[in-house]
Amino acid sequence: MQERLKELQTEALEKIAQAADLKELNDIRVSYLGKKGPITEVLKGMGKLTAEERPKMGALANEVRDAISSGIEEKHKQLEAAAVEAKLAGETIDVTLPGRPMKTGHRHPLTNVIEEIEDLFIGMGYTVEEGPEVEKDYYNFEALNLPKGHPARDMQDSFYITEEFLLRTHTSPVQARTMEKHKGKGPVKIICPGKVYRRDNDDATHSHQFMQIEGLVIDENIRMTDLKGTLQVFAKKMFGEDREIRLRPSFFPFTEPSVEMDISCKICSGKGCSVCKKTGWIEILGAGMVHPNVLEMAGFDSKKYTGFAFGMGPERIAMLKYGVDDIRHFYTNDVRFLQQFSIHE
Ligand code: 2U9
Repeated sequence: MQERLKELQTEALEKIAQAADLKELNDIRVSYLGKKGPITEVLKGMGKLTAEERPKMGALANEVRDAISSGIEEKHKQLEAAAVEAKLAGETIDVTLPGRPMKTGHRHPLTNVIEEIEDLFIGMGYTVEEGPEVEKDYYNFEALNLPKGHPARDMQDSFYITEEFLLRTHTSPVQARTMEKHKGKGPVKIICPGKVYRRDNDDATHSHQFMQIEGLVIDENIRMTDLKGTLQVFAKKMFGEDREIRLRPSFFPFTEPSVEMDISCKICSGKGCSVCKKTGWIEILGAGMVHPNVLEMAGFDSKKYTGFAFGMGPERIAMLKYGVDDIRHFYTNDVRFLQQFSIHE
């Protein structure tokens, strides 16, 4: 019995030494140390031994078990370390390989133009104001000197939601609301960007939804020359210091007098080309001195306060700046178009 136990120990330790992986090692553990293993089998024959031999044999059996157990434990550690080594060797990273470029989104070209305009006016002390796109007829028309039945309401065919509410046709109601909040006290110096809606059939120069950015300044002693100087700074910063501006008389119900501003054509330097329709000038925006009716309706004393306002379409600015020939490109979201305006900040 003693020899058989020793034999088992030698045999088991040899197998342990040869075990190639953790699974094989576990099989050895189960087959030698398990309840149905050979050591248990040998110990079942202990009944035939004398009382003197029995404890010795028990002690030997325990020694054999311990030897096999520690052999397994030792081998287990070795195999585990080898597995980690192999995994690390298989996972080595070549840090010198070039990285894969990450595809990132970027701002929409109109957002870039609007932010450029906003920054320019913020630099001149303006704050940015926003308002609702679903607007009251009152703020969209009445407060801007466009009473019910006014012919200019037809010019801006509107998307009415109810009799009282419509999708705003311009951002001017934001100015009307801001003036109201000032409760007749100046100064007001704001810029209002946002989406507007008109019942138009979409084509290369019209879109039923487009953007506007409008400005309003109200204070004591605001004059037409303040408007002209402001617009001149804007035009030169936006389109180049070499650009000239000119103001032509126009009409808007909310301003009196009203003007339209042109900038000199960069392509032909004023000589006349297809972009400026042979005139040498390109129309950029509308503007004027705030109509006294508009001031009074918003609670300002038109004897004490005067103001100027201007409005422009960021799409038109972007089309001129980047040579885009169709307003619909801004809204159809073809990435081949949009990708050209990626600005890496
Ligand atoms: C208040 C008082 C006056 C805003 C103005 C314009 C002239 C103008 C259009 C140009 C092309 C918008 O993008 S466009 O369709 N705008 O010509 N807008 S003066 O005047 C205001 C606004 C609010 C309370």
